[in-house]
Amino acid sequence: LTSVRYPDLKRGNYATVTDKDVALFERILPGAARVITDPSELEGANTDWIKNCRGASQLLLKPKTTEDVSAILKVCHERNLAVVPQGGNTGLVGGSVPVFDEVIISTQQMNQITSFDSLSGILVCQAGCILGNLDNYVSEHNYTMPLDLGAKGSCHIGGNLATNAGGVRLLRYGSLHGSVLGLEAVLANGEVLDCLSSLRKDNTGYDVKQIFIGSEGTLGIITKAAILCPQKPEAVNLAFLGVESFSKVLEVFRATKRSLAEILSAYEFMDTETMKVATDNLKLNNPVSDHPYYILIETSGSNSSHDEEKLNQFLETMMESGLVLDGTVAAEKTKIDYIWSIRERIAEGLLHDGYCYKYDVSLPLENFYDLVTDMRTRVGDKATRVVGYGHVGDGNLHLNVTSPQYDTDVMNLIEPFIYDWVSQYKGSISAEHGLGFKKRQFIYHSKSRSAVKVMKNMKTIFDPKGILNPYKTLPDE
Ligand code: FAD
Ligand code: 2HG
Ligand code: ZN
Repeated sequence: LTSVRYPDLKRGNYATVTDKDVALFERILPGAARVITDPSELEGANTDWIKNCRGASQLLLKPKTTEDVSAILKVCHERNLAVVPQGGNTGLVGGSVPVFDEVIISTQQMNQITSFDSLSGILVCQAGCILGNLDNYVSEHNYTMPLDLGAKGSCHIGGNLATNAGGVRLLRYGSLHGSVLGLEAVLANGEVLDCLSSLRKDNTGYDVKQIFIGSEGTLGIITKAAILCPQKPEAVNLAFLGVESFSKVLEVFRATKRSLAEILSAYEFMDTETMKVATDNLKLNNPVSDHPYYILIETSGSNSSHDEEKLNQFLETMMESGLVLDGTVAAEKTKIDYIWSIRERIAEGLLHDGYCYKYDVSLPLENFYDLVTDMRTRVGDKATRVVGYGHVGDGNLHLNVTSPQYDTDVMNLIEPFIYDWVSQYKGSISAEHGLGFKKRQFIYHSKSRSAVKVMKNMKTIFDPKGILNPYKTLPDE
């Protein structure tokens, strides 16, 4: 069996789901809507958010507990059935959907909070909890989640861990490798791996949980997590600025770090083409006058008037020096949310153009924007637009190219050019979205042969039959 959509890829030597298997899964998962074979419901789970990848699974399973996941994987392992773990299906690299007919194991019904300690801020919950719901929950106790991203309304915490999601707060709270204190996962053979410690400090040998963070469902299914939540900031303030060049974006970053120091919580940028996605495709209003580049600065602190004064003073200095040409500040929630929505809805706005070629790279700041300029020159008028935006404070560029529909000529202009470009500056071909299905073959542009060899050995230890998310993350020989 060869996929029509991926003619160069051969299906692995896995078994095919039978009626007998379905009956067995129905016994493991009793109750309504937990064993799905209806093609119309499967359609959504077979298709990724960006509508670039589509699988042909005929079975979607919805476990509620770790024991359910364990029982399912025991069967799949014994029967040699390939599986794809799925959370909110907001992943952007085709990792969350099947390639052929893999069984989809969704964490949708695994949405219980196990405990929350209001003194330490440690949250223990199931993998299927939606990030935004967790943030609402902990905020009632004056805490916040250590990560925030545009997909918070639908992505699951298990999916966040599996992709090591970054987002707009990484600048302040660091990556999930630091905030996750423990996790529980079910291995390929159904065995439950208990690393669900809730300790800040635990140097008892290898830190096994770390290997699951960013493993994209290839080493086990994450079922629970213990997360260290920071205190919810009393005061949040935002500044949205217009500047005339990318070098000014960097100069303002230097000044921001110096002046706003401990209260800085986000530093994002977008170019004027990105702003057009917001204004033309999403009908949002630019809060300042038109400029070649825009900067979004967020501060989070404990004293509103202190932070507001600091931010206003900073903005005044920036305007006086001519570094910043126009700017607005926001302290009230509706204005803050509106400005954030401009930044967070760009991924959605790009889809209005038709097809989106999505790239997410880490680059040294001095070369950061040159990639966008070079790409624009290269694709010329063959593309609808080339936009550059992202988490510049973390050295992470989101470069997107769009065209009315998928166009091989455009694709051939972009790849492998972009990966060679990034590799030349020792950047990363995936800063935060992962490799999934779409980028795994380019792994050597960012990782050494020796490191990939270790990855492959680990895969063999955790999943010797290769049933967990095949065709993802690891490159073919
Ligand atoms: P899915 O998409 O369902 O799955 C993603 C991967 O994780 C797949 O490989 C899947 O097999 C695996 N997986 C899912 N759950 C489990 C589990 N329980 N155990 C093991 N493996 C599992 N990403 C960022 O890093 N930063 C951003 O700022 C950001 N912003 C986004 C904004 C929008 C609008 C959208 C649509 C996406 C954005 N993303 C971002 C990408 C995506 O949201 C994140 O990668 C997110 O963490 C995925 O979570 P999910 O639950 O949707 O996972
Ligand atoms: C973001 O930061 C996401 O908005 C999505 O990581 C980026 O779609 C993109 O290019
Ligand atoms: Zn991002």
